[in-house]
Formats: sequence, C-alpha cells, structure tokens
Amino acid sequence: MTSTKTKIANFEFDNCIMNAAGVLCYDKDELAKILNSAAGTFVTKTATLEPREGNPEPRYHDTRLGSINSMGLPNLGFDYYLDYLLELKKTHPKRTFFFSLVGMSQNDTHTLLRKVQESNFDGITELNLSCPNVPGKPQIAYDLETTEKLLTDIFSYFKKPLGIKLPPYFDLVHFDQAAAVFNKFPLSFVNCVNSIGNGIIIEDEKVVIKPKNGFGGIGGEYVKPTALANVHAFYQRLKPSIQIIGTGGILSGRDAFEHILCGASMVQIGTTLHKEGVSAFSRITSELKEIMEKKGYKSIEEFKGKLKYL
Ligand code: RRO
Repeated sequence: MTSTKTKIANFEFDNCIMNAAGVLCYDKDELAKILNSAAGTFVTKTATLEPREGNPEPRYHDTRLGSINSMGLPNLGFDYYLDYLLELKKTHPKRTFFFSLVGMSQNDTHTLLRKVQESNFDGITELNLSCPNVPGKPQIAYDLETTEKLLTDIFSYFKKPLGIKLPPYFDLVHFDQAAAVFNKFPLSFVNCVNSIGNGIIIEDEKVVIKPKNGFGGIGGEYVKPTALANVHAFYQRLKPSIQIIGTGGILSGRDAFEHILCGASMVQIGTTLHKEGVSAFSRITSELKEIMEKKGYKSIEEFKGKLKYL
C-alpha cells in the first residue's frame, strides 16, 4: 500500500497535503470544508489579537500562472480560532491542527503566544514572520536581528510545538545567516515559502488589486522554483529536529513530489486551492501516489530530501 502519511512535531497525519494559511481558512465554514476533505489537516488564517477587516478590495486576483494578493491580514481574531480549535478537540480528539498567529507588534505576538501556552490547545502553532501586505510593517523574517531577539524571548516561556512561516530568501548567504539563527532554537519546523512579496500584475494598463497601488504577494506557478530552492536550502542547513513544510507552486502531484524530494515533510496548497476548491486535495494526492507507485516508493520517507545533483 502506498501511503502519503507524515509526521510533524511527532504528530501523525494521514496525508502530507494541507492548505496554506490564508486560503479557505477564514471561518468555521471554510475550515470545515478542509476538515472533511482529503487534506491531512488544516492551518487557520493568521490570527491577530483583535479581529481585522484587512485592506480594501479588490485585494486578491487569480492569473493564468498564479495569483497576487494584498489581503492585509483580515481575520476574525485570536479568540475565534482558539475557541474553534478547542471545540474541534471534542469531536476529533485524535487529529492535530495548525494555529497560525502573529501580533501587530512584538508585544502583541508575546500576548498571543502566552495565551496559547496557557490554553488547552495541544496542536501546532505557526508563527507568521512573513506577511508582506500590512502597509508600514516589513516582513519580520527579513530582519534577522529582530527575528533572533523575538525567538529568544518567545522560547523563554513557550514550550509547545512551534514553527515559523518564512518569506522566500534569494541569496545563498542569506540562507546561511537565517539557518544559523533558526538552528539556535527548538523550532519544530520552518515553512517555506510565503508569497513572494510586492510584485505587480498588470491587465489593460492597470494594476489588478487596489491596496498599495497594486503591489502584492505573488503565489502559484510563478513561485515554484523559488519555493523549491528555499525548501532545499533549509533542508541542507537546519538541524534534523527542525522539519520543513513546503509551500509554493504546487499545482499537481509532481509539484508535491518535487517539494518532498527537496526535503519537505508536509506540503501546503495555496493558490491552487483558491482556484480549484477542496477537490485539489484528492486530485493532487492521487497524482502523488501514482508517481510514488511508478517509482516503487511506499512512503514519503523513501525519497524525502533525496534530490540528486549533477
Ligand atoms: O493577509 C495577507 O495579506 C497575507 C498574509 Br498575513 C500572508 O502571510 N501572506 C500573504 O500572501 N498575504
């Protein structure tokens, strides 16, 4: 039997495919669709301390090769998602879910993580260090000094499984520097990559989204080579206890296979899920299984990280 099951932070998942934060995870109705799909688990929309409306519309646009967004962190607030996750524990006691968070300030981030620490939440927390779309707020993980200080403070009190969502890096020296920082901490995983920040897409001489005069995060087919490079660069550099989640440009089972070959233990679907809906999970899973069967792989461990070089 060919299996796509996986483990993150010692929790087992029947399938290594799930949503990327931001897509189909804004409220209980959307999350229930993923819950009842072929996905192995879900991650909730990145939550802030207070609910946020986000940026003015139009703020998301699909193109033939992907998407651009400047949502601006619209979410229903920390309590909404925590309450839902605790509720789910009663109906799905054996399943593990991901809770995505970030504060609008470092203080807020500590408030959120202390609340998680003190709560009965026993899943996995993903700290989003890479939102590209809040005007005036740079992506935290592009500032490694701030990131190191933040993680130092966090791990003084946070003892539950924690991973970080990263922006793409584009220079081998930056991979070295970022990995040296991440290796200092008991992170469960890094998730590579968030959207490529601040692109522009033009149709009829006009930008296609309203916020920031059209600048927004790019996802989909455009980003796969960058995503694969980030997954593999961190797989090569991080200590084995820090797993990799691969996100970016997964349209097919072959794309998921490539992310795992680069070192991903779990893969997340963003733009394709937005375009296709939850049937993307079953389609990509069967395409991945078909590739594994043809190659004689029964589990993802048999090819994870085993990218060949010339
Ligand atoms: O809400 C957003 O604008 C957003 C976030 Br928080 C993120 O992490 N990545 C993205 O592409 N959009």
